[in-house]
Amino acid sequence: MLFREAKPEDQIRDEAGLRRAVDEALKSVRVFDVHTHLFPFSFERLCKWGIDDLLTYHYLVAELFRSCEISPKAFFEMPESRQADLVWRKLFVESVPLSEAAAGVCTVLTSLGLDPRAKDLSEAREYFAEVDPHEHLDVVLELAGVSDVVMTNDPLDDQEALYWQSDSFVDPRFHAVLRLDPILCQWDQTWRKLDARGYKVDAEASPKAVDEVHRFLDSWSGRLQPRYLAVSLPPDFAYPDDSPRTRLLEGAVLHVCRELDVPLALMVGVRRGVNPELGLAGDGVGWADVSSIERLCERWPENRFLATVLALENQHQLIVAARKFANLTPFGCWWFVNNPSTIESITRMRFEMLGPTFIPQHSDARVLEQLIYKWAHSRRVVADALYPSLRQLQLAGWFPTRAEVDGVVERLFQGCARGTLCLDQIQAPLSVEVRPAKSQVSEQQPKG
Ligand code: FIX
Ligand code: ZN
Repeated sequence: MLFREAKPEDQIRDEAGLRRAVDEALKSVRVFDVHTHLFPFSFERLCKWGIDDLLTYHYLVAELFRSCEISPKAFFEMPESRQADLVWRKLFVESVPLSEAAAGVCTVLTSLGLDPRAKDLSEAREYFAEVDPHEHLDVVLELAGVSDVVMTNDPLDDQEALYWQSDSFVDPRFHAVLRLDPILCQWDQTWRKLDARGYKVDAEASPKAVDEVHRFLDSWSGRLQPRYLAVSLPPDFAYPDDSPRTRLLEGAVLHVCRELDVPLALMVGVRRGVNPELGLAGDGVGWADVSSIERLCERWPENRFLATVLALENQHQLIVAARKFANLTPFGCWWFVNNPSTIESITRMRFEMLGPTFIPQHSDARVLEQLIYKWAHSRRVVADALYPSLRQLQLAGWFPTRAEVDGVVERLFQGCARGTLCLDQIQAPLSVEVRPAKSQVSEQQPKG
């Protein structure tokens, strides 16, 4: 094998050289982002971008209510620009933006040449008012070093369905995913919606209804060409059980995945609406039972599964489950564990127990420019997590070459995603000069 043929002079024997190789590989790899909530510009208002959307991100909204007296009702009644002004004043001007989400906004602004210490948003608003959206998309993807983004597409969302039905142009860098939450998590409401669209379904998810859901998924898969099907699940997700969810999974979803040869992504552990007043910012976390994921993998060996778990306490179990089932690929550090300290410990465990056979990160970006910070921050942390495993190898007398380090990183950020999603095209790496290296972010001068 090529890796074994490394010439002695190419083998990196010192710690500093290894650290440099890891940092450079992480800086230059082009990322396949397997889970976002982004849309192309052709989907108009569904595509979120710019300073107001950045500041009204639900992660920051949750933080705002800890720093200010305003009631959620009063906040959500305000126009978006005033919401953004308030978030800026409370979290960035009157406070030090320490949290991961707040620091992320600073990374974005600095990367775009804007002042992260501005007293108000006028400079940023002017910048976003002047950019050409299509050029801006290219700039953002280049700064983030992202080659592809996978969307979250819900055909039961009437607004979104209209864009698909009118064959809106979809930028080829954006890949579709058929999201199943309404079907698998809110069947008691969703069956009526399907019924209104002409499908012969019922509240019990009878065999006839399950067939009709299969027909619905077939029809929308034809339109979306999804890279995978996906669902986020509560902590009490149990498989199998005597519920519409199990009947729909077994009678429709898993068959459609097989027919399309795409994985099913399971995102487990979210408690929706813990504080309903906060809207999207009001969801919480709970411990899940990873053995349900194991049973799916065991009973459906011909299917492929992607999985991520929200609770810190479930991370180790998911890794062990993946050691048992080759059809299970852990991906990303999701939402409340998408912070440097937790990414580092989860990713280290994954390297130690799975080698390079997982997808270390996804961005979950909802606003285009978040790609810049989410990937800049993740690249740094994944470098910190990868280095100890490679150092361990050096100490064991196996000296990696630069090409081998690059190969591992390429596999993690492109290969595992493309392999799991059955895409084989390889992307050229970024030139180190143009990517958002941490040094570049911190050294850049603010505009003006
Ligand atoms: O279910 C999901 O895809 C979650 O990522 C979202 O619901 C959540 O609101 C989010 O944006 C987390 O990052
Ligand atoms: Zn998400």
